[in-house]
Amino acid sequence: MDIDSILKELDVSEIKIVSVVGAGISKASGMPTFRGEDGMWNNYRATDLATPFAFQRDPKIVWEWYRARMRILLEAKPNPAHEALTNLEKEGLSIGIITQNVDGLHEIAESKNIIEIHGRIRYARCNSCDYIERWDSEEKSLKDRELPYCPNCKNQIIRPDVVWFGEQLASQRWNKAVEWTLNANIMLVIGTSGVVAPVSSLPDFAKQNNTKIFEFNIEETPITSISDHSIFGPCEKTLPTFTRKIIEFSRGLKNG
Ligand code: BV8
Repeated sequence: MDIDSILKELDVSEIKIVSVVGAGISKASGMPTFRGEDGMWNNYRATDLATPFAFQRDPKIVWEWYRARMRILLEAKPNPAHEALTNLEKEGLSIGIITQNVDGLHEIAESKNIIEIHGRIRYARCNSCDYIERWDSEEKSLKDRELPYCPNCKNQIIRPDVVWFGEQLASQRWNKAVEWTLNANIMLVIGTSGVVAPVSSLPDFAKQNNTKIFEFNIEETPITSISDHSIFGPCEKTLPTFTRKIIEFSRGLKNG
C-alpha cells in the first residue's frame, strides 16, 4: 500500500477528515474489544449487560461489569493511534472524531472535537432526575459500594452514562455526527467491526457523498467492501504512519 501515490490521487484542494472510531483503537491501551478474539462480548451477551432491561432485571451484575471495565480503564493510557488523531486536529485537518468508545481516551490524548456517540463510562446519571456524577475516581469505582442510589432524588439507582442497545442515541450527537460526515472529504474508519447501528451507516453516507474512505483494521469488516483503501494491521502502528504522510501531503498542497 503506497500511501503517497494514494494521496496524490486525492483530487482535493484542502483536506477535511472525519474519523469513525471503535473499540479496536483502544486495544493497545489495554481495553478489551467487544467482538473478535478475546472480545468481552464472547463471555457475555450484549443483551445480558448493555440494555435498559438487563439493568432493570439485575443492576448489580451490570454495575459489576462496568466496575470491572473501569478497573482496567484506570490503568489505561492513550496509545499512538489516539495521538495520531490529535496530531491531525492540531494540523487543522480533522473535522472531528466520532467515537463509539466510552473510555474517554481521545480526551486524555487532548483531542478537542469529539462526539462520544455511545456516551461516557466515567460518568453515571440518574434516569429520573438530572443528577450526573463522575465515578472514575479510585475510591468510587473500586469500592464495591452497595447499588448507588441517586443522592439527589433518592428513588433511582444511578446508571453508567452510556447508550445501551435498544436506547436512542442523543439526537444532538447523532445530527452533529451526520453533519461532520457530510462536510468531510476523507473518512477514516478505525478499529470498528461496523455492526452497530446507526453508527455503522455513517460510512455509507460518506460513500454516497463521494468521500474517500480509509479503513484501519486487523481484519475485513462490512466496511471493507465500501472502503477506497483498507489498511490492515494494528492501527496503533498503521495510523501514525498514515497521518504523518497526510500531514506532509497537506503541507505540500498549501505550499503549492
Ligand atoms: C438504536 C455503549 C434506535 C455501552 C454500545 C434488535 C433489537 C434492538 C436493537 C437493535 C436490533 N437490531 C439492531 C438494533 C440496533 C442496535 C444494534 O445495532 N445492534 C447490533 C448489535 C445489531 N443499536 C442500538 O440499539 C443503538 N440504538 O439503534 O436506537 C432503536 C431503539 C430501539 C430499538 C431499535 C433501534 C444503540 C447502540 C449503542 C450500543 N452501545 N456501547 C458500553 O460500551 O458499555 S455498543 C458497543 O459496540 C460499543 O460502543 C462499541 O464500541 C460498539 C461497536 O463495537 P466496535 O467499537 O466496533 O467494537 P468491536 O469489538 O465490535 O470491534 C472491534 C474492531 O476492532 C474489530 O473489527 C477488530 O478487528 C478491530 N481491532 C482489534 N484490534 C485492532 C483492531 N483494529 C485496528 N487495530 C487494532 N489493534
